[in-house]
Amino acid sequence: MTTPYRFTHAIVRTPAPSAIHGIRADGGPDPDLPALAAEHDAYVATLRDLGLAVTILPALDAFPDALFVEDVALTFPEGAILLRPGAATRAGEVAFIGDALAAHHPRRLSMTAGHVDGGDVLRLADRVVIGLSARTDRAGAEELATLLVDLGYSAEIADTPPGVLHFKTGCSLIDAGTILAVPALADCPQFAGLEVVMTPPGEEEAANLLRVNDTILVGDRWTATHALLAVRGHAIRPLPTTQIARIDAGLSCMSLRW
Ligand code: CIR
Repeated sequence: MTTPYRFTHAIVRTPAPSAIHGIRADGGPDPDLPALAAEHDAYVATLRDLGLAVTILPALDAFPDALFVEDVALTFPEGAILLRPGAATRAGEVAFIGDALAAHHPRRLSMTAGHVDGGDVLRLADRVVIGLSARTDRAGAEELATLLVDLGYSAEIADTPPGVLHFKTGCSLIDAGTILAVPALADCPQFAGLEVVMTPPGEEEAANLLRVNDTILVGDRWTATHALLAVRGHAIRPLPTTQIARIDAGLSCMSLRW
């Protein structure tokens, strides 16, 4: 298995005007479209600055959440897997990612049963963890586990704490042996053998950070998390995430990477 955050390529999708109507669990205000677009632009610029070749797909106004391409597929050097997102309004997004994947991934597998959102799938150095959630059910997780084995990856199924949208809303990989996690995931059995670092109090949303090669992308509001990462010797890029957070998203959600 390759290092789980060693990337040369990414796919993103331009936010559509309809993105301001993206799904959010707890109500709250719409994002501001120009500010949301600026957050997306900064994200793309950062990925490019870190050396990734980024393919930008056109906006899909019929699908408000389509900028969150992470949820519709998984991408690995060995191939791609088309998922079955768990929100009814997002199922149709999958049909619009296939061509972009075909251009890079000759080997493409597809789920046929149940539901999985890519936000519930965490790549570790030695395996892939699939979190059960309101979006990812056991039938989907079990089918995905077999597809991952076909690509050469072992998979384990975990639980996502209640009230956490996606497994990766609550945790991410800082380095091959270290997870940053919200307290509710501190005792996740799938993290046995790894160091689990807790998000600082009040910075639970920082848990959805994104390691890209030797740099960690992290929300710019989470200054205690910045300090924690700096003390551990990590290079960070703080990025604005206020608008995407209004529609329950974080940094990993906006790209597919391999
Ligand atoms: C949704 O509820 O589906 C979107 N508003 C947010 C998706 C965030 N994606 C992710 O965490 N991977």
